[in-house]
Amino acid sequence: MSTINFAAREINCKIVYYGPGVAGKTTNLKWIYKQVDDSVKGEMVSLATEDERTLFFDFLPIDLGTVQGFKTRFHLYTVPGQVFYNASRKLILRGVDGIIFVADSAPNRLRANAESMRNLRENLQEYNLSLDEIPMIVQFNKRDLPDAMPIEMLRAVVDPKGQFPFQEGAASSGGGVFETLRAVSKMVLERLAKSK
Ligand SMILES: Nc1nc2c(ncn2[C@@H]2O[C@H](COP(=O)(O)OP(=O)(O)OP(=O)(O)O)[C@@H](O)[C@H]2O)c(=O)[nH]1
Ligand SMILES: [Mg+2]
Repeated sequence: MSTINFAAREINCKIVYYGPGVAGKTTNLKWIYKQVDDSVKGEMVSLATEDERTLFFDFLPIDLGTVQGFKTRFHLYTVPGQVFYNASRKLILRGVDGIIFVADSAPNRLRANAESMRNLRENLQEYNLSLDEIPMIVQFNKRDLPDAMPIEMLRAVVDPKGQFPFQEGAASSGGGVFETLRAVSKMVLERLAKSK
């Protein structure tokens, strides 16, 4: 849940990168960490296995400027995508303000994308939350793959109702990374402004 500290004039929001294993969630965070200035980022924490798969989460705090005199601090998290780490995924979703669903454009990950979306809905349900209320954007990542699935096909699988805004990405070379983050943070701040 976002917190507003009036004394410190600070807004804190939690953004979670969700999606199947190897879709590129950690890669998004690493790119952000690499690109943003030291003055706006904190330490990046990554808990990973030897083969670089996320074991628990990645965490990166960044400041996204000032809105109406309030400093906006975003806490970026990634979940571990591997199916058997669901307890961690559920925990990381606690208090989420906005979600970036990173889908993998590789043909052999089509089903994993769909399963991860279903898993996200289920886990949110445990907190009595749904995707009707939590701002979410879908990032179709790995658009650089020569055999990337057509967007329409991916969208039909992960978002058949065409409910969510989406962004194409190639996170390993930075494609779409900041566009996606900007879009979701805007949605989160707009929702916050409405709820006041
Ligand atoms: N070709 C291509 N490869 C990518 C892209 N983004 C990430 N990768 C590669 O995909 C692999 C997995 O990326 P990660 O960011 O670790 O994936 P993840 O979603 O964090 O995976 P888990 O931690 O297991 O959930 C790495 O080898 C990345 O370099 C992309 O846009 N294009
Ligand atoms: Mg990861």
